Amino acid sequence: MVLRESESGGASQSTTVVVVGAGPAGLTVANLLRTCGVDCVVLERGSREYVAQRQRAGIVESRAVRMFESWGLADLVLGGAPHDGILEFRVDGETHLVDDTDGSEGPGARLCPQQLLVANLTAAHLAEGGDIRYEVADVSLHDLTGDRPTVRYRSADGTPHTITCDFVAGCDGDHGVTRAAVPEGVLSAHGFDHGVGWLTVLADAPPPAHPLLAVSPQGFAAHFPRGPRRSRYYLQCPPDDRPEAWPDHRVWDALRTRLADPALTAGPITDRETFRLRSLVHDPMQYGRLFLVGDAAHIVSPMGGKGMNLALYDADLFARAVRDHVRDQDDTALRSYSRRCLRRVWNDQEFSHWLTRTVHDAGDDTHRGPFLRNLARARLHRLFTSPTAAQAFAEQMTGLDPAPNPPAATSG
Ligand code: RFL
Repeated sequence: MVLRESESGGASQSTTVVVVGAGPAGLTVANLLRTCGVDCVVLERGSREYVAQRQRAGIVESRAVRMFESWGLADLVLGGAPHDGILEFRVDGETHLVDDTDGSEGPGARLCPQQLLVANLTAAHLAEGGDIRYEVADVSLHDLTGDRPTVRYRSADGTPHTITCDFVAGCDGDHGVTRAAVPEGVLSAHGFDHGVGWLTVLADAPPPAHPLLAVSPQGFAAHFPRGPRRSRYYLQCPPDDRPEAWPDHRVWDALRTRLADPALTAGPITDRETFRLRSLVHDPMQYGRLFLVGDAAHIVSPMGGKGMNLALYDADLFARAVRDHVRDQDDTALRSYSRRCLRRVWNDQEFSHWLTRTVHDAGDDTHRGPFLRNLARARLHRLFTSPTAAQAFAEQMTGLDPAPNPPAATSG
């Protein structure tokens, strides 16, 4: 890292990669780059406390666990218990256990909540002298198609800074600034709105024996573990419902009905939000020396648990491409980054779309109609009875499906 005074009086620096955003994507990029000796600066709009408390995903899929293993980082950054590989579908109160491991050798998925992964990635990076700058403002990108882009921002005390770099990793989520720096017309946005809302609540209440998806005539519901004494619940609701429409007693009544579990133990609700189920892909995921990683490039409806796992996939490909550039002056992987990421993105979008439609249509015939409900129930029946269908489902859940995976990383 080179440091000097800029003409504007602020500090001017130089690094190899500026990473914008310290969520799962940005922190994974930073840790992988550090592992192979490439320097980077991470710029984060929120405080360290803000980033640490954002609770979303709960499972790091098998493919991502093996990715961290291949970099020698799994023990350091993954926490939580191993996922036992069983998923429960409860259809009108009837239990169907589906094995979501694909029988392959190697470690399986981990019940590692997103905030635990983020906390571990942050601690690991800072312990190795990594540079994460929190509470930055006014991040702007310049000269992205030149040889040395610059990133400007203000630090928490208002001081302007300029960083010159080789690459910018846009890891600032769907509402960040990096994608907005791409000129109009360069990226195509392909989106889909399921016309369905979800209420999600986080509660200090016992987790289920297995991650649970429930189909019922009253609508979809789900119950997922988020630690030894914590659970996340989902309830299908009208697309524009507000969290205020769901006081505690209504949440627990609806869960007990839809999960067909009148004895479900309630607990204090610590977080409650509603959102629309939507999916979005921006293509390509690159502009000049800006590479979009994770939610900055794509949003996946949470059904199937793919959003964070895709962010980890992108981060792996990007870090290895930069390593090849720095170590071997080989830009092959940089050139194919967008194409390779998008292949997996569409693969996971398809799985997520299939599962979203199946669990909603199977229970709800109020606006989709009995024809689609019966189709969805036929798909579920096939999943519960056909070993071949179950194996295909498991391959998608683990992320080890035949969609091309990159070869294992070799660090250093
Ligand atoms: P993030 O997590 O949004 O992090 C982006 C970071 O960038 C910062 N930032 C900026 N920094 C500097 N300057 C700016 N101008 C900035 N603008 C933003 C933000 O403060 C933030 O720290 O994106 P990232 O890293 O790509 O990670 C993506 C995942 O967070 C996301 O895909 C998952 O949470 C999606 N998701 C799930 N994924 C799964 O794999 N499994 C799940 O079970 C799962 N459940 C979920 C989810 C998402 C949910 N939401 C968002 C609806 C459940 C829910 C409720």
